[in-house]
Amino acid sequence: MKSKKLKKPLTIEQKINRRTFISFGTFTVLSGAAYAGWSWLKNSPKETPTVTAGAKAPLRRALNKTELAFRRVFNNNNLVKTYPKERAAKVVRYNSRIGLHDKPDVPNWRLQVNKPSGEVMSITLDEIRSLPKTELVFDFKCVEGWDQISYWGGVKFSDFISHFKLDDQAKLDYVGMATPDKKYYVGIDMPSAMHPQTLLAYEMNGKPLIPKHGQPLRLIIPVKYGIKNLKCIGSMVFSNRRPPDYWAEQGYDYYSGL
Ligand SMILES: Nc1nc2c(c(=O)[nH]1)N[C@H]1C(S)=C(S)[C@@H](COP(=O)(O)O)O[C@H]1N2
Ligand SMILES: [Mo]
Repeated sequence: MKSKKLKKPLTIEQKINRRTFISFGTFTVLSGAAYAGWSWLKNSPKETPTVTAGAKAPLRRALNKTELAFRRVFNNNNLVKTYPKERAAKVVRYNSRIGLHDKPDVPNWRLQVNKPSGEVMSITLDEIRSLPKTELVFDFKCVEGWDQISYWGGVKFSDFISHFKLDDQAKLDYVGMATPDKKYYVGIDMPSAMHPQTLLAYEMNGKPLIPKHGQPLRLIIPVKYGIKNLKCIGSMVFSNRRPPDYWAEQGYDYYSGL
């Protein structure tokens, strides 16, 4: 009979060495994986810089997929729910006033429309007020969690486009709008801008807008969250590239659809 070869028990010192070896090995492998993951992210392409201040594309993939899904089901004939005027708030909430001034220079205010050709149109408030007026009472929703039924009056964006013969511009993918001082700005996909309930509003509760609600002219776009409803429009651009957007640059969803 062969004698069994006995395994010599490990000394304490050998045991410690072995454990050290295993944990060091594990650490090396894990940190290698972490480094590989990090450098993959670091070397992955950035999104369009103006969209998210250069966030890495993979980090935004899920959000952008959601946007594409939303855009596919978007239909200009789907109207946002409206309410009778009596339901509208008398004391209207206001939220955040980036780019607003206590006393906007209304007499000298002009809407500057920048055409891709380089031509700049300068439109007065009277010209805008002379177009057919559309009124809208809807539930205004802010991403911060509040909503309120409010009552607005102004010109439909699509009426504005056809009156000022901007139809070719409206064939582009986006319209961008900014306050006169350019401190707050939004980018809107054209189908949402051309939605029949999107207004360039100059009235709230039947009276001219007051400064904190965007005097003299603001965007009311019920298919989007409040963040896109720019108060006090100073200028407008048309483009196939996403115009800069204040909150998208802070990481919010560029589309911000409802
Ligand atoms: N110029 C400008 N427009 C703006 C904002 C702003 O800070 N500055 N805030 C937006 C946000 S977050 C919301 S919810 C609505 C609020 O509109 P209201 O103050 O008329 O209720 O305006 C939007 N438009
Ligand atoms: Mo908001």
